[in-house]
Amino acid sequence: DPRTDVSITSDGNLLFDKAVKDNVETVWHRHEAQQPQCGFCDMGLSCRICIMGPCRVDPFGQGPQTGVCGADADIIVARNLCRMIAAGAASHSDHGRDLVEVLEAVSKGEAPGYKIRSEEKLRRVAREYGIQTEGKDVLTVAGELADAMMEDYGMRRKSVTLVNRAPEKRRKVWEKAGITPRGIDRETSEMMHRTHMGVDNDWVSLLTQGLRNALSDGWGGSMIATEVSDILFGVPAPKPTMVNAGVLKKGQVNIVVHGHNPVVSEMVSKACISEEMLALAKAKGAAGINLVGVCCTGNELLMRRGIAMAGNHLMTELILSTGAVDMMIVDYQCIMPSIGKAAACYHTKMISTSDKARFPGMEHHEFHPDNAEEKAKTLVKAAIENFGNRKQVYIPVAPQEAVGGFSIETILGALGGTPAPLIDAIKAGKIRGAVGVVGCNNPKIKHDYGHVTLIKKLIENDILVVDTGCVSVASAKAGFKVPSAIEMAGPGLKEICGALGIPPVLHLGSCVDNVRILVLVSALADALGVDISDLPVAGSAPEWYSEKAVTIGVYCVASGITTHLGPMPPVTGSMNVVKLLTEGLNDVVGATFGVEPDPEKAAVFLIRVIEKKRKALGL
Ligand code: BF8
Ligand code: SF4
Repeated sequence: DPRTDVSITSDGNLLFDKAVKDNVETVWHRHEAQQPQCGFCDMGLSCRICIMGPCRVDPFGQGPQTGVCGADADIIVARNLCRMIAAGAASHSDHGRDLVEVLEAVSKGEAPGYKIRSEEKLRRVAREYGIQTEGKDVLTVAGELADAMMEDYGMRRKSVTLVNRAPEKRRKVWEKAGITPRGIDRETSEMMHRTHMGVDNDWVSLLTQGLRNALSDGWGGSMIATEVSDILFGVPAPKPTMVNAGVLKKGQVNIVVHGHNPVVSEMVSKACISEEMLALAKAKGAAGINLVGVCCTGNELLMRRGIAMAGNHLMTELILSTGAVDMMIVDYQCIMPSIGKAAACYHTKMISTSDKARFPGMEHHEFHPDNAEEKAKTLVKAAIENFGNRKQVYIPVAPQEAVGGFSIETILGALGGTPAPLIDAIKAGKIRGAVGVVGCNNPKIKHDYGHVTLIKKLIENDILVVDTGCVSVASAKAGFKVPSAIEMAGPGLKEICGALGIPPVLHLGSCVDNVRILVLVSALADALGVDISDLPVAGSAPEWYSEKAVTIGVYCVASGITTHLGPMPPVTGSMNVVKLLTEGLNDVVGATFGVEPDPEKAAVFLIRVIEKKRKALGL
């Protein structure tokens, strides 16, 4: 066995032991089998962009210093990083596009089961797109907004629409640097073009396009994904929920949704509460139907419906070894291709749903806007049928309470409609600043150790934490997301959160919902008449693994938010690239990256960033 203490969580460790006992191979086993991982790739010095290669540059200066085409370490490292940014931007933005297609189908009456849940938000966002909304019925507005958003994906002459949400000072910074994103697909496509052999061979110019590409995600594709999800499924508001593997129920049909896009999970959640299904479950001897989530589609449901969360990225294989999952339904992103095989050791039915994401060991049931409602019912029925096939069930922990659902609308609502009370608390020094802690798990780090250690330190030091993605599950499991968690906070943060009745760590949603952070910092900057880069705020991804996380990090920095990364990105093969990311970007966008694997030290880094910003603001 690779390790016996893979996690800081007890459900993680106990279920890992169970998986080992059941001969289930896990991500930790496969990570171990890959050791030692390739040093060239780790430093970003290998290239397989063309077939004159693959090539490697020798970091010690003895072997080749260029690839066959003549690309040196700077070019190779920059190209590799830029292709990661493009892949991340493509993933989020394509997810956004799927939602826009549902919005369009709703407007045409071709998506039974879906509807406009927030007309207020629909009209508000439509106006941002310059759409005349008065006197028009809701479906007409929906159709026009879907059309306008589709335009954002293409070749706009000037910029994607929602960059107008950024403070004016920030937009000027982007214009000066030439990184205002023009079209969502355009920037990703251009990034792929520039990194083809023999196109852009200036590492600075490549990385500049990398910034623009990432901004096309943050202020484009991801922002559209979040806004349209709110329009179709409702604007989140705080709701109590439960987290960890203990949310699975012994006597009930357990259905787990995994992936990212709420278009599938929302329909499943609707089917689970229908009278017809409940009656069927009872007829089969189950006390009810228990829908829970993992990863970001779980976050989407948790935010809007308070649906319980079984675990984050590294828990997705382990919860199958409870033997209690009757069906897992996946859409796309971060779904390990191993889980079909893991499920085969149990009775669990595995279902894939997206035309663009297939997995070994899964049954494919394709969801489209016109059939989603029916498909969801068919699947829930099949899960109920499967309940009787369970063998042994092992649910080793009791669930932990948490509160999620903090959209910017609710946060500002709780503050009386303006960010002024928050700004006053920051000015008075009761809250020193805020950090967005985001991103994944990575088997290179003990599961959840980075997240929990860092967040604990931050709140102790009166720093408000907002989190998304897999971090938000880790912090909820650690008990940071109940109002009584203010006892773990410093005195100032405790006072403010106590008065508002909120926890010191606010769950803002899934990874596309990182754009909620952009909207919040824009509101704060506007209220103070400063740029985002002047605010005492920072970002952190203590256990990141994915290309999407790279893109998020880059759009945060390009938006003026200094960002910490736990694992080192594959850039150390070029000191020029490292210096640009950790120092040089400050002159361009007023923020940089910092890399620190130790979360205790990372907390010190982030506290210093915040204190420096405070000082510059005269606070
Ligand atoms: O989009 S945090 S492991 S699940 S990439 Fe994936 Fe990372 Fe989790 Fe969600 Ni985000
Ligand atoms: Fe090698 Fe250049 Fe081809 Fe990359 S693009 S594989 S460095 S020849």
